Amino acid sequence: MTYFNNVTNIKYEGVNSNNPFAFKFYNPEEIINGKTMEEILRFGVSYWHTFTEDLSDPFGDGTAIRPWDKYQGMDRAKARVEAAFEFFEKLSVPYFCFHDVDIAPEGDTLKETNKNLDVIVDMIKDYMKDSKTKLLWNTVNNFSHPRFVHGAGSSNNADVFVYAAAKVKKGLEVGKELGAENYVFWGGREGYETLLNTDMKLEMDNLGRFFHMANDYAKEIGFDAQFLIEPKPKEPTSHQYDFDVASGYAFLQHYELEDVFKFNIEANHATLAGHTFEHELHYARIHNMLGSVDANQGHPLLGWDTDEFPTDLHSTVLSMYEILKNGGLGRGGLNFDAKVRRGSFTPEDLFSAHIAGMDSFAVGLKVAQRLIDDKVLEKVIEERYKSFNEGIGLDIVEGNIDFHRLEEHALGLKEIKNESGKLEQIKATINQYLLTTFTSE
Ligand code: XLS
Ligand code: NI
Ligand code: NI
Repeated sequence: MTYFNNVTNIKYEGVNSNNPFAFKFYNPEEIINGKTMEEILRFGVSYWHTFTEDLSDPFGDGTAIRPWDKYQGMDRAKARVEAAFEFFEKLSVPYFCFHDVDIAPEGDTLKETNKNLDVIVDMIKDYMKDSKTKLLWNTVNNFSHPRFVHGAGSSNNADVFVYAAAKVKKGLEVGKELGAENYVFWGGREGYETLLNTDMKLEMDNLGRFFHMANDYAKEIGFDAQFLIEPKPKEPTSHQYDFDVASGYAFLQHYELEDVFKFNIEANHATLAGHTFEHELHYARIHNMLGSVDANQGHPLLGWDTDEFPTDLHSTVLSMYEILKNGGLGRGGLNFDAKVRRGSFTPEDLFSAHIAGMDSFAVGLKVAQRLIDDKVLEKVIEERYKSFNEGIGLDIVEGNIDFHRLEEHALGLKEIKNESGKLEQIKATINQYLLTTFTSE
């Protein structure tokens, strides 16, 4: 059975194509600095937003028209697998990602849930044999069911901690079975609402214990995926424990987990934390902790995780700049943790949205590579910090100075001269690169 009969295989047709179901910028085979675009960008489709999401919001029922929704329960889960692999093939996308509950319905008991999962995992494994699409990461949903009302690994209720651990244990087995490159832990409800009833220290210690046990079990079964923490500052709880990369890194260091994890950085979570996307990527990169990316964007006027498909080219340029400076994403990828808007309810919109996102990152990649080739920002930064390359600056950087000599030097200074940061000029140069990369082709 096929589900997307109005769409054929999406091909690269170039900047002048007016075929809405073609790539204008993403040319998977194009070589950029020795690697293909496909190898660098490592795009992934999110199972939940693409095959499970019904586009409901707090004010209204779902609007999505999905051909598999004529089925129920396990039949629907199986239809989704068929639809998913048809979608992956037509989009020619190298990766996908899922939560346990996206692929198989929960049963009345944990045992039944695991049985449902086994059936669908077998089916996915079969489809993967004939498909180029691999599993970028899987995770478990330890936040939607009412049992997780007070959290999962940070719940006040030991039975919930136990249940959450059993679900992660199964998730690690599933990841191993399907050859996942990474395994993700997004905080979900790991955070708190109010200190009035919260033992923060115990909750965080328990989370640390939870992650250590997960790592021990992954090692025990020989599942060598990269573990990823996905920070988010708020939503659903008002204080998420993995607020941003900096606080997540402090958490990992405190619990001696910094060698076990890297970060999965989501654009919209960065902006919710009051940062830019590129800030989070940069912070992770300079600490060698950049693992993977949830590629989406927030709405500039709305203060929540709107999970829009990424179309802001300025942001894709600056994020691809960080990714290229990182030497790529390694085992990670660009997973579209993004959903079509409520008004974009047709199955075809799912393709349009992914095409928009893939083209936007392809633009970002090419422009960022040119900026790097021409050392545009490197030159700016080198010039701006040149006072640390010689004299007293060099002494500071090399660590062979103390407060006595610094005071002596300060007393001898006749005048302190600062130079312009030239921000407007730099921004105009980035615009120039954005606008000339494709017109000059
Ligand atoms: C929610 C998160 C979630 C994770 C996976 O805001 O982005 O979708 O990526 O659990
Ligand atoms: Ni995410
Ligand atoms: Ni999110």
